Amino acid sequence: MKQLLITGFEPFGAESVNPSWEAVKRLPDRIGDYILTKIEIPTIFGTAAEKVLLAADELSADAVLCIGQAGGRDTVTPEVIAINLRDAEIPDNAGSQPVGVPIVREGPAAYFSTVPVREIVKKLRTESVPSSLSYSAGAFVCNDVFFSLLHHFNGSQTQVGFIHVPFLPEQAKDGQPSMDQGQIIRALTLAVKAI
Ligand code: PCA
Repeated sequence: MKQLLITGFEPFGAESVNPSWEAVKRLPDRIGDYILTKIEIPTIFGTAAEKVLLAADELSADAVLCIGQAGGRDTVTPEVIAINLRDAEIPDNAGSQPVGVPIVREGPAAYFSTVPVREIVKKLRTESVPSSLSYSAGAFVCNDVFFSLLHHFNGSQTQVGFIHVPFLPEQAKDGQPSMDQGQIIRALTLAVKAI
């Protein structure tokens, strides 16, 4: 069996739930070849990444998959790329709002995901879960965690992926898209089977 660290975020901004942690905490403890370790991480620049890195190293994780909320999206979106930039439109949960700041000084501009993003989209679509690739994880805390992990595990065997999920129905206002919790859980289960 292989070790998978899978994370969801705490709520941020005006929201009182985060669909990522709501789904992650309800996943089974085993999926395919993986034993899952699930943690909730704070929506705080730097702190979230540190927490995931510590847990991943402690576990000697074979793969790390982070899940985040992307309000306004209508599909489950594996992220293709992480960029070396903090550019927050709202404060994080510690009140910090960095703009135009690199995550790793002198680091590369970007890293590609090291999980098979296209396989994940294909598998989800085959099982009738709406899914598409995303070419931007933004420049807020999700991208911060994703970039930091890819930087840390660059050149190692540990695979790193990030998937954004839509709002839950109770979060969607004014016709915004959403996805049922059961569907998000199914999507993540299928995604783990594809990595
Ligand atoms: N989504 C935010 C941070 C936490 C989350 O769930 C983002 O996309 O950066």
